[in-house]
Amino acid sequence: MKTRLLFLGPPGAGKGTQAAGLCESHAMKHLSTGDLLRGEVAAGSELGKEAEAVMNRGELVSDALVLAIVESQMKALDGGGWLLDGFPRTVPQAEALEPLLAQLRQPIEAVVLLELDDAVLIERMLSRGRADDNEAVIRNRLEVYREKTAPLIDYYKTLGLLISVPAEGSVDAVTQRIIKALD
Ligand code: B4P
Repeated sequence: MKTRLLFLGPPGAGKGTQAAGLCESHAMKHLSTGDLLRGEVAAGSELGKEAEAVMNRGELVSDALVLAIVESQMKALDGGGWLLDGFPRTVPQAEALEPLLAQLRQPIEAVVLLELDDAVLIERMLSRGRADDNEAVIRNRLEVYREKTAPLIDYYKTLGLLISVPAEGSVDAVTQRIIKALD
């Protein structure tokens, strides 16, 4: 199975859920920018203070801040597989990732796009109940996704890396679809 991966998709599609399971079963390093940012918020760091309000409004944290986090994590990789979950989320983030991966000589093998209807996304996020999961914030996140992140679909399609996977159904059913698509 391919083991240098990006996970792309709207908020609530299940990127974090699927990434955690796959990284455990296929020995990949799971790098979730959402989890890393929530870790900074919980630790009360300067970076976390800057990120918290932005996340709770459903906006994207600045490219510079996210890139600083990702860069230090990527440089600590040991040469095994990795899965970037929720990063890149903007075209400038994707452009900044390229020289970093070239320097590491670790090209992306596939970009998995998890696709799901808005109604199901909203339902899943409301039942998750995180600090940034109320209906108004969720609607804003979906708009931000369409405006800033969805252009990455064409970006990676052009590079021949995009694999679309329907994200409806049970967690196991989605996992099986992803594994099959990455064979
Ligand atoms: P993330 O942490 O990336 O989270 P997400 O997109 O909201 O959710 P995800 O798709 O991972 O869904 P999950 O598995 O939890 O982002 C949070 C915020 O961080 C962003 O809004 C932004 O502010 C900031 N951020 C992160 N990365 C950034 C970047 N690169 N640049 C700038 N800002 C960044 O699943 C959702 C729910 O559905 C869960 O409750 C789960 O249990 C459930 N679920 C999953 N699969 C299911 C299934 N098959 N059936 C039923 N329920 C399911």
